[in-house]
Amino acid sequence: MRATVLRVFPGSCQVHFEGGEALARRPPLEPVTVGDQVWLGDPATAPRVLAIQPRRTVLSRPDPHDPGRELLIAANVDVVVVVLAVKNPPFHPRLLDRYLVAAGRGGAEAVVCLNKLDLATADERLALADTLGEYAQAGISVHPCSAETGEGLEAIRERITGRVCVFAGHSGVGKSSLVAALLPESGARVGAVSPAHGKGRHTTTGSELYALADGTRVIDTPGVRSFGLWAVDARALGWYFPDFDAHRGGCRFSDCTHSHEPRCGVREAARAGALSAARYDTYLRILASLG
Ligand SMILES: Nc1nc2c(ncn2[C@@H]2O[C@H](COP(=O)(O)OP(=O)(O)OP(=O)(O)O)[C@@H](O)[C@H]2O)c(=O)[nH]1
Ligand SMILES: [Mg+2]
Ligand SMILES: [Zn+2]
Repeated sequence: MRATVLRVFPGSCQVHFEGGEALARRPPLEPVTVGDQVWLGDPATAPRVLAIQPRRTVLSRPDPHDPGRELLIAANVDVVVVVLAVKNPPFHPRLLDRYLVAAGRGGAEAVVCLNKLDLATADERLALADTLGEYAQAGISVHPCSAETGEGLEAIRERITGRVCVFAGHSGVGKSSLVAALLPESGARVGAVSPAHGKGRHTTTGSELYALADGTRVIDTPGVRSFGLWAVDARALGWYFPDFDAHRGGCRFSDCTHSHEPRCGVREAARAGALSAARYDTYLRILASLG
């Protein structure tokens, strides 16, 4: 019987199948992740995962405790919803760029939510508009929003309805709050502000898939402190920067890495302001980190 993995525990996972849910044993060595489609043996008596179907897409990163190992965050998602906050914690464009590469690498579309807009002053909103304009120019839609006031949520809802989505990003940016505000019927759990620090607590401890009646499936994930890239080849990195496409024609070499090569259309564009200098800088930093 076919089933979808809703949550993963040591040695087992919660699965959903036609007609119910069960806690199923999972294979000891093969990683299982939320969103996986699996074959389930005997759901009535001793449910166990017999096989994991090939993954359509993945969101993954290197295991921070064992960087040579891939850590699967979610599988078979259509959309990676990258959540960042205007402040608390501060907006981090480089982290956003890494998530965009990871989403592209894993085969999913990216939708960006810039949450906690209610905390921004009028001046800060103006400054943000510039940054967001750069992303818009790169063909990446960034949705300013607030889980608190509901501002901007309708546009995001339109992008995710009927699709399989994973909400990812730093701890405390408001992933769970957004899931709960966007999809109240999901029953997603949101933590409260810790009174001792006045800061958001690290509340989500494991990824969880919520299935809605209209076919929308949302995976809420625990926040990360850092986000590394898994298995991105230096020669392919530029592919995940769609804003470079228009400028590649000016590169002398077809396998240009847009770093040291003599005639490079991408570097020229960044210098001339036709391409976001910040995006180009992130690209160079990621490239250097790939070694
Ligand atoms: N002012 C404001 N606060 C928000 C907003 N969204 C979330 N918060 C608060 O930010 C804190 C963190 O929210 P969560 O939804 O738990 O954040 P998270 O990204 O799920 O965090 P982790 O589960 O730790 O990864 C909570 O105190 C929320 O009340 C918002 O739009 N505006
Ligand atoms: Mg959370
Ligand atoms: Zn180049």
